[in-house]
Formats: sequence, structure tokens, C-alpha cells
Amino acid sequence: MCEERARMLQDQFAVSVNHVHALAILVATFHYDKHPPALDQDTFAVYAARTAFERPLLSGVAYAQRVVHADRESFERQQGWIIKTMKHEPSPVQDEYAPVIYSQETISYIEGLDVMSGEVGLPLHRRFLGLQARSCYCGSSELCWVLRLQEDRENILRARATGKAVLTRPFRLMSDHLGVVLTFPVYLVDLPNDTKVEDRVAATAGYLGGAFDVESLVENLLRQLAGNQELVVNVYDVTNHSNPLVMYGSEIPLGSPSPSHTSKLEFGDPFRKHNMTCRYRNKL
Ligand code: WA2
Repeated sequence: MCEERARMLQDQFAVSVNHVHALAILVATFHYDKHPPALDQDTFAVYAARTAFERPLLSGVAYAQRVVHADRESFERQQGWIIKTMKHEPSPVQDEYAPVIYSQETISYIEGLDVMSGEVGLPLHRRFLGLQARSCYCGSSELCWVLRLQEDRENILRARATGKAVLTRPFRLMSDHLGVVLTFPVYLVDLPNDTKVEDRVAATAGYLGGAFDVESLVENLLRQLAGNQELVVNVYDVTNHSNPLVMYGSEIPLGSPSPSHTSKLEFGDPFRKHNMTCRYRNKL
């Protein structure tokens, strides 16, 4: 029964990823290959809503444009709004920004936000990650927003360096649900597979991403299956084998008595490893 659930989750994950890939191509085709762009926020939002059924595990998708500092002023003048931080303040001066210019209505809180504004290399925040972002509801505290945007920033950097779809570790999304963010890079030109990282960065137009709301959408999926009542299902990010991160389900207390079955999961980012464990609920 575990294997069946794992395959089902993996399949729904894969179709969602494929459709986000198609959205990245949509932006490349209609925003960048057309002059002037044949896409705007309203068109993107309508298209994203009408195709939401193609992305069963995603709560929303958005596109953030790469803006280097020299272009910030003209970008803001052209858009008619200012690149914002999570505190709704103008983003401080950075080398570059990633303001969200298109978003699905379900995640409209991300509009105009600089998803690169999470600072990197803050050991304090790293340490908090395990404690706060993973298991607690961190709500609207400033630390929590920094943590979230650190995940987004790291994903963006890895996506554009590799040219592939990448996933964050599990964390509390802006919706406060546990999940992961998926990011595809969008380039200004087609790049051969062996393109060097610095050339990839230079050719980067932006980032198409979406939020896998694992907490509520996987719950929905598993609820429909027979035997759901007796089975306790967990999904883990086991990239670091000695520190598994809960992606779905509750933490099982150490030394849990009932035996469990483990199924491998393939979510399409070779950098991350995931698995699913299932065990029978203790009948007391
Ligand atoms: N989208 C939705 N909820 C989130 C989130 C996010 N990022 N980050 C935290 N909670 C525009 O990778 C680029 C979307 C980020 C894309």
C-alpha cells in the first residue's frame, strides 16, 4: 500500500512539474520573444487559473524577473511600482533583484515581492531553520519571512546555474503550510546543455516557480485512498541522511514500536532525495 501511494504522489508531482516547465516556455515565448511582450499580469493570472487542474499539487505559480541594479530605476518606472521586501518596504540596494511580475491569484501576496531579498549566509537563521521553519507556524514574524526568502533565493541561484528544475527543502510557505518551492529558470536565448555557469547567469531572464502545498494537497490525495484510516504516511527530504526533514505528516517519536515500510520517491531534482514511510496506526 505504501508503494502504491508513493507512485501516486510521484506521478502527481511529475505532471505538476511538467506543467510548470510549460509555463516557463510560455513566458519565454510571449514575454521575451515578442516585442512588445504579448503577456501581462491579467493574462497570466487568467491562464494560470484556467490551467490549474494541470498542476494538482501546486497552490500557485508566479514569475519573477531578473533585474540588475543598473536597470532597477527604469524597471520601476516602467512597471509603475517599487521592488518590495517582505515588509512592503522598498528593497535595499542589491546587485540584482527578482521582483514577481506575474502571479496566480491564489498567491497574490507574492506580487511585486523581491524573491531574492532573503539574505544568504546568516548562521543564526540557518540554525533556526530546523527549529522554526520546519515544525512551527512562524506566522508573520520577520525572522520567518527571512527564512522563507532564503529558500527562494537559494533555489533561484541553483536553478539558473543548472538550467534545470530545482526544489527547496521543506519549509513553511507563505501560506503557513508545509511544502516546497519549485523553480525553473527562463533564459533570454536557447542555451546548449554544456553552457558554463557564468554564461547561464548572464543569459537569465527570470524564474518561473510554484508552491507545492504538501500539507494540504497531499492530504487531499491520500484521503481518497482505501485504507487511509489505518495507515500513517510520512514523506521526508532525506538529502542529508543523518538529518531527515519532514515534508508531510507528523514527526514520529523515536523508537516508534510499529514496523514501517519505506518507498523511494523521485521528484526530479537529483540534488534532493525523498522517501515515504508508511506504518499501521497503533490499535490501542
Ligand atoms: N511562492 C509561493 N509561496 C511561497 C513562495 C513562493 N515562491 N516562497 C515561499 N512561499 C516566483 O522561484 C521563483 C515563488 C518563487 C518563484
